[in-house]
Amino acid sequence: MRMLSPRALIAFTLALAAPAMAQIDHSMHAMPMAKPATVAANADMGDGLVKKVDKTKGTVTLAHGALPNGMPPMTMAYKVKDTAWLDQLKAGQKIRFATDPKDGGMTVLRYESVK
Ligand SMILES: [Cu+2]
Repeated sequence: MRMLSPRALIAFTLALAAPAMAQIDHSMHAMPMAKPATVAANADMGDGLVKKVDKTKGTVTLAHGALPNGMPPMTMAYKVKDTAWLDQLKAGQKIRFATDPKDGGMTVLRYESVK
């Protein structure tokens, strides 16, 4: 049997070690990544006060503060991603909400009630 050249030996060793290293790398990153992901999930949300729900038009009118997407405070009608939300939202309710960048932030993508 031919002896492996030093180069072939190194390549062989790296090939064996690579999957193990990838696994270690993955587990090391799993924990620190969990936190930024949670922060990012709420970083795009702004404050809103429900002024009116219009089920015919499928909109909710919100008086909102300055939004992360650059929209200044104003009162405006939003479309909603899920029209079932129109049954849950009530005038006077305070929410935190995120809008859809795809239509220029005119649709509520998700929201949560603020107590
Ligand atoms: Cu607005």
